[in-house]
Amino acid sequence: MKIGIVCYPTFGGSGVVATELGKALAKEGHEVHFITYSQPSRLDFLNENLFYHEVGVRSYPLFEYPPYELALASKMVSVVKNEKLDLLHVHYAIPHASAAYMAKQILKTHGIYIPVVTTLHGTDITLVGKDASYEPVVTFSINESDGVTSVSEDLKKETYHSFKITRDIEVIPNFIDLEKFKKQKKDHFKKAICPHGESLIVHTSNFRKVKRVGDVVKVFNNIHKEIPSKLLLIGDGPERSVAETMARDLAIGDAVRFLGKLEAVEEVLSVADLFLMPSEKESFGLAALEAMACEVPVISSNTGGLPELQLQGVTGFMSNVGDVEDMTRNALFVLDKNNLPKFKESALARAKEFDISNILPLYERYYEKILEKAAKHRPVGSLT
Ligand code: GMT
Repeated sequence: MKIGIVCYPTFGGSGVVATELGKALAKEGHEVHFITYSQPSRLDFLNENLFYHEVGVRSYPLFEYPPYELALASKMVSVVKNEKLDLLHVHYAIPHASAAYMAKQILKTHGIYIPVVTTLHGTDITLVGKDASYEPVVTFSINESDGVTSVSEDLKKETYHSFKITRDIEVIPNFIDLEKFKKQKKDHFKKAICPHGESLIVHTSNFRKVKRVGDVVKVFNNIHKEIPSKLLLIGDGPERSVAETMARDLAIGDAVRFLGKLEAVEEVLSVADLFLMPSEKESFGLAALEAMACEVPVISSNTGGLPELQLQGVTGFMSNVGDVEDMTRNALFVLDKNNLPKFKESALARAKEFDISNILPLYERYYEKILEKAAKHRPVGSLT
């Protein structure tokens, strides 16, 4: 198949999923064309089936807001036409699904029918998409997609609840490449960070309000009162300075380190004992899956799709959003040296169920289904 992938090329979960999916499809022999405004951060290997098309937005003094969506739609038109793509797969509804709709209509006038698959990742539905300023466009472009997937049952339910959706939504969960994301021998690193055998707790996120980074600091503060421990926070975003101030005010600054954005998160996860994810909302929780793949149990909230990933009392524990006390109790239980090895083993076992080798075929089968359906609807005389 010749597939065009549109995504946010940043560190965010949807960009990671889209990029890893494209890389895996290319390895399987499909031709994959990324269409984004900059090189996706994990598009880091050479493969003869991988292509990258940059969307350039020309500025003009009249534009207070550069029209990215139009530039994206135009680029999709040219890539579909010139590279003879079979299908467009857009990740994150806003503005990718609506730009794809526009590209599809333009291509129709050229006698080309291009099916569009939209994958919903979470905040495009749960936070931004619902807002009145976007809702009509999100509803329309989901309904006009030839196929729609969501990363969890919970997100699917929420999409039906929040929008008037007339299409089927296929659930295809996030995945992990266990060949890449696995525990590595990094004992020297652990010794440097935890010289006295302290427990190492890790959080990674984009530090947005929805991640409740304040709860991470509070839970850690409680743990730190009970056992020798260190906290590493990876990533960056608007709430980082709030968390830094909190750590200083609680006088735990020496035990807490902010590492900023890191490429090789798996190297840090390799030496971690526990991962904290107290999010307000989490449609799947890819960062928790990455931790589990490195044999790190997870203390999380029980929101969104997290109960579809975590096994309560097995891979870690889930608590109500904001229940810092319960999270602390559970964290101390998991970190107990009599319990930790079993939790680590179970976290890895669960992560294996989400290995890319299990999930990639779901996408391939879904594409085939959409292409078959599109072939029936393709107008007589169309070019593809
Ligand atoms: O978590 C974020 O803020 C980033 C966001 C994104 O769109 O990149 O992540 C969402 O998509 C990920 C990949 O499907 C999911 O694993 C995350 O749970 C989801 N985040 C939220 O729902 C808050």
